[in-house]
Amino acid sequence: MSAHIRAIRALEILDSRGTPTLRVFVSLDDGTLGTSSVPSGASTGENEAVELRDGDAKRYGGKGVRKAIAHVNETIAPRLVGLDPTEQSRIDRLMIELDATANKAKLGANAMLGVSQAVARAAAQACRLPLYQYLGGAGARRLPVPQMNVLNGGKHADSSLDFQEFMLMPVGAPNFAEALRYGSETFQALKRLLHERGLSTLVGDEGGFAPALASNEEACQLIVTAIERAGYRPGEQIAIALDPAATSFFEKDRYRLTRSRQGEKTSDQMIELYRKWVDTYPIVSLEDGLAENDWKGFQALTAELGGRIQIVGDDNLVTNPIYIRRGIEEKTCNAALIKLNQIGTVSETIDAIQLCRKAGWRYVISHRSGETEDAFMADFAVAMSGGQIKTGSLCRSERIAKYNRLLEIEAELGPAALFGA
Ligand code: 2PG
Ligand code: MG
Repeated sequence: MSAHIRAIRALEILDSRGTPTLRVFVSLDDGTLGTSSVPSGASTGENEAVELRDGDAKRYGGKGVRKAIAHVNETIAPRLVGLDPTEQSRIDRLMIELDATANKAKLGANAMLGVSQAVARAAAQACRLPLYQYLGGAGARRLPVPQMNVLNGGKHADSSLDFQEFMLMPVGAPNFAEALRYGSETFQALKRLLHERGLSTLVGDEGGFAPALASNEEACQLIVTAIERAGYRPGEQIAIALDPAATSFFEKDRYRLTRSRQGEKTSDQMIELYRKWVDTYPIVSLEDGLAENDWKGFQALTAELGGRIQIVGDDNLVTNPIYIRRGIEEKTCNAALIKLNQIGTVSETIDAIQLCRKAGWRYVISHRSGETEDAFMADFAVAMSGGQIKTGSLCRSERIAKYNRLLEIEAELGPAALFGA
């Protein structure tokens, strides 16, 4: 391409929790400007790439990102200026070499991902292509089925739920716009239901309600009722996806359901609980049902339920080809959650997806609980054609920004658009 990178600059901004993160600006010598912002997780896997924070207690409780900003402006930018922005993997590789650690601890995965995404944006713009088409090619036209997180617990809310995410999956919708409508109407029906029962309709980090329920199971019951009240058929039109994020309640060999006062369970007892739930509720996907280091448990879970539902690995696989490869070999899951900031560059994320495809695994492109108004991952989901996205509830603009972008893409594609996995 004729345009080259002229300058790269990073700015400290705030995410949806009011915590600092980076926005990166990549300008080209033809006047094109690409920008992108970096999300941040709360229930993180221990093997995720390092999110570099300042640790200066006088600013933002130590969570400032000035060091990462300086790495973009002073270390990464001088190395990348003059390069062709369409050379994404070369650019990502150069940053990996500059960092020279196994987990991006030196420059910070947040610094690197900001640059990696903003470079892709600038390149797409210079090529006069929408981002999804630039990253996915002419065949990128598959809109994802959303997993919509309508009840929040765990590290994302002060509710009584040990399990982090209870999600709607409009599997029977004919297209994305209709899927969004199914979800939104059910979310409103759920709100009315909570009101009727005198329960709180305040929301958690991802925009789902965070009521004080008697048990985790009650959340599934409420969702089924809400689906019916909204006029949909549970299972057929709208199914349930779960992300218990079990690492967050695993301690000393036991799964401790302390918040809901449901006692403690072994790995086998958790699997038994999920089996019962899958028999009872229209659950089609289970992410992080067990803790990140419970590889044996995951194997047993996949053997037990993998033929019936999607078993997704998040904290255990961390979008890292090393762990995904192990997961495939050991039959740990049958799908992977894909988060760009767990690995830290666009091209490594694509490598992780390639591995899933080769193994016949499904993959779900995912947001983080701390998000920004950037909808990069919406375009990325269409580009990668996996047919699934997880990007929160049906309120809060940092979540809705992704849904609105998907509506735009679907409208732009018109009759060429495909939907679902
Ligand atoms: C998860 C994510 C996103 P966090 O566990 O899947 O929902 O949460 O970003 O806090 O890791
Ligand atoms: Mg998860």
